[in-house]
Amino acid sequence: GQVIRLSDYRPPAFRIRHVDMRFSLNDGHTDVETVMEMERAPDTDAAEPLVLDGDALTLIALDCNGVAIGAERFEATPDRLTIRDLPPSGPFTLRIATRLTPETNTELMGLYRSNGVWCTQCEAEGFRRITYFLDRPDVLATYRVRIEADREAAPILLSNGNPGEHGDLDGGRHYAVWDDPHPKPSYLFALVAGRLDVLTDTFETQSGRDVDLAIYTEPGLADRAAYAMDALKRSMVWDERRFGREYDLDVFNIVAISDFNMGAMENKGLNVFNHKYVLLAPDTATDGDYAGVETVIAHEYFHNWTGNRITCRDWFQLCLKEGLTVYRDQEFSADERSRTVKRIGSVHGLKAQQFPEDQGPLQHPVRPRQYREINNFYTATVYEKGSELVRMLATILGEAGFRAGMDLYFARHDGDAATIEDFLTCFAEATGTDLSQFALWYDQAGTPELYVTEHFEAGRLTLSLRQSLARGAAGTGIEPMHIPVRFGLVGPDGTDLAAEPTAGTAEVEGDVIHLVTAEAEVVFSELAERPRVSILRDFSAPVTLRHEQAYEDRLVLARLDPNGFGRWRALTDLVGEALRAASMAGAGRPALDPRLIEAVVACAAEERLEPALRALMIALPGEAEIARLVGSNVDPEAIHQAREGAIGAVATAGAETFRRVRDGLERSSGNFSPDAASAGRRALSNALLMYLSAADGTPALAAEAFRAADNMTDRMAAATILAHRFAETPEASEALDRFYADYAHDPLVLDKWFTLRATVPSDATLDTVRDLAAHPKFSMANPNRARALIGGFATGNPRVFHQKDGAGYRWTAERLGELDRLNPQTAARLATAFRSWRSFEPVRQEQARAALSALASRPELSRDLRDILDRTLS
Ligand code: HT7
Ligand code: ZN
Repeated sequence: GQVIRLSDYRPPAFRIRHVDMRFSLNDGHTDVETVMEMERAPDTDAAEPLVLDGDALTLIALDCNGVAIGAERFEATPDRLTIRDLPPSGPFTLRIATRLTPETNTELMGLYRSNGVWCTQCEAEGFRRITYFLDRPDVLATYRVRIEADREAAPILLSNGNPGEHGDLDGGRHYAVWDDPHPKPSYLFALVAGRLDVLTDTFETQSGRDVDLAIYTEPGLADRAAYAMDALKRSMVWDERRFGREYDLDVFNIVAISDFNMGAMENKGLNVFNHKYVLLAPDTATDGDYAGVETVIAHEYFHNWTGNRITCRDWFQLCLKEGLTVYRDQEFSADERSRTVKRIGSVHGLKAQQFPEDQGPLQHPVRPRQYREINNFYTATVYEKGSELVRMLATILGEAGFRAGMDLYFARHDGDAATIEDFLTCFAEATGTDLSQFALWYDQAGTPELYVTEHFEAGRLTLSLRQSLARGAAGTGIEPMHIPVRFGLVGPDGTDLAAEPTAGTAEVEGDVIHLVTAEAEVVFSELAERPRVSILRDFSAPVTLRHEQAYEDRLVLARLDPNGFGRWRALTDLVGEALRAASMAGAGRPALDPRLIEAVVACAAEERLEPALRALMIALPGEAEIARLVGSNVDPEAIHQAREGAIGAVATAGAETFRRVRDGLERSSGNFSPDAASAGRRALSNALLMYLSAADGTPALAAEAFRAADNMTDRMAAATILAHRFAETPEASEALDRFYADYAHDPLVLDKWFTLRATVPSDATLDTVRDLAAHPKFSMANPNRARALIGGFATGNPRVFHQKDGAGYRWTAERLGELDRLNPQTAARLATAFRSWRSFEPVRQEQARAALSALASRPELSRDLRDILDRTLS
């Protein structure tokens, strides 16, 4: 495949000012007519031909200024249209007609049909599957779209912008026109048409403009969009208050679609969503689903300013919109829910997803310098690490400085296709700060290590800090970066000392040490006694912390660090290290120190801590996380045994406390409400149920909880305990059968059932997943279902996926080969489950290599999957 490089960026040779499109939707084919108002860019060669992007297109007609272009002047292939001898200067119009078959579009890029509904997905390069175009984000145009369809088949006709004229046509057909006055790149184009129900509402902006809000769903499901609508209105208010950003069209439409490659898409004025991130009911959705909807609704809405009004110059700048928008949605959730709990969740996700990516064969800088398939760069590094860079900027510049930089960015670049340099320049200018060293974070791949040592003598504490970054596959010159290190010195009573540094080589501002050199020191004097050092609070930089700290001090911090995040980290790091050691030592070694067990148990009962935080503190790291801590020569079986041993030990030691706490919680819960506090109580209650079931050694408690559950969170938690811990019991099969019988008609719940069965850590599961792939309700063509089964198994069942005989790898690789023929983007994404294969012990490594090589040897692979396999194997 061809490599696209950032260094090859050239501005477009032609401009497209305005686009007028007409869609005629019919069963079996769609006709598209596109009229573009164009001109040559100044200072370009007047003889240069126009080269438009296409992908699997059929050209029906082509003319310029109303005159057909002769065959000798153009060349059309499915993926390119080259036109010569266009006017050397001045505006001209180009008309292009294409014919599409959305019914056979299984890739779900461009125009496709999902359950009869026509819909589009254009990011990153889907618009070129609709018409020939300059399909790149730095070509911005206004759009007018006329959609025509059978009124029965598609009573609803939607596109970007504001609604215009509409009416009836002969033969039972009708039409609607949409006008988008905001110039936009083609990747933000959208069209939806079909039989849809709608939930409507209104919103008054801060300047007093009324916006009509609508969420469209498949028939009969609009009432399930109520929480999404509420989240949308809260997002709109928040963006006005926090960033002064107001919505800019008369309507804001959201459509929930069943077949969708990712979470959602921020098309201007017409967001299209995976229905998983819209549809909720207490009986079908977990608290995690509610939180996910809130996050994704907010994320797509926030894109209206960070992504749409200001877009990306090229796809290398993807983090400009994604990292920034993730930062914004994280801040929104922190404000709406619990800041500490939200931060722990984000850091947990970063370590689970981004760290392995940054430390394996798929490593790349937050702003990549090259790609072969852009769809493979919608990664945890671009999104999550990208958001951490924005967070560091906010930490370094302070709240007011950060806001001043954002204000300047919005004012200066509204309507632009911008770069990371443009973005950083706004913060540098608004605050008078030199950010050239900070910019290295965008270009240097890998997770820096931060080494911290302490020395205390005669009332004097010296903190020594050192940073190092391994030269990775994507490495450039490795220069020291600007690492903001938030810290606290915790006194014996569990409060922070108000100590100011008295000497040292690093600048300290409030509670932040600015490490800008490879090594530095900070000294605090005249301390009455040795404080406990709580370092990298709130995870102030995306680094691996190597803090040489006394075990006793860490136990103390796990009990009384006044910073909730610091406390969680102190405890879970101790537990993680103990499990790492136990996994590496092999069977027979007790996993946890009794004092650590006691600390975990004590957290469960600590009334000062909100229940959601307690649930996080008592959760043991997952098997994948322990594998990451082990790092090399990983044996997943040993990890499984060590973790099970630790669960047993905590369960036995804590049984009484856990029962008492859980009984107290249950009494205080009433009718279902998805709010964060209620969700936190359910999380704690279910975490305790797991331990109590383990202590009891029988499925009785979980079976009772399953029967009594009046919401999906509790039902799922009980079913998971039964299926995972009591797999062979009648109670487990009864629950799984009941679950299926009750929800077989509901695709989003059925996905949970597929995942639940695929993640059972038992020897029988390989046969189960084989059966499930042949189940009448399984469909490779539906990405959610494929992810539920294949992704659930490959990323949610380490013990069986990494089975020593390689059967788990082979089954997965074969399914990916099948999926690739239908939906390359989803196949490529699922293939990243193999990214850490080199960290396993030699026998498994060899099995993984063989399975991957067999898949890679297929001649007909997509560019998407081939790119992932080549990089994974390289
Ligand atoms: N900007 C979107 C990313 C995206 C996408 C979404 C749906 C299907 C295919 C897609 N390719 C890229 C989603 C977001 O970050 O908000
Ligand atoms: Zn996004």
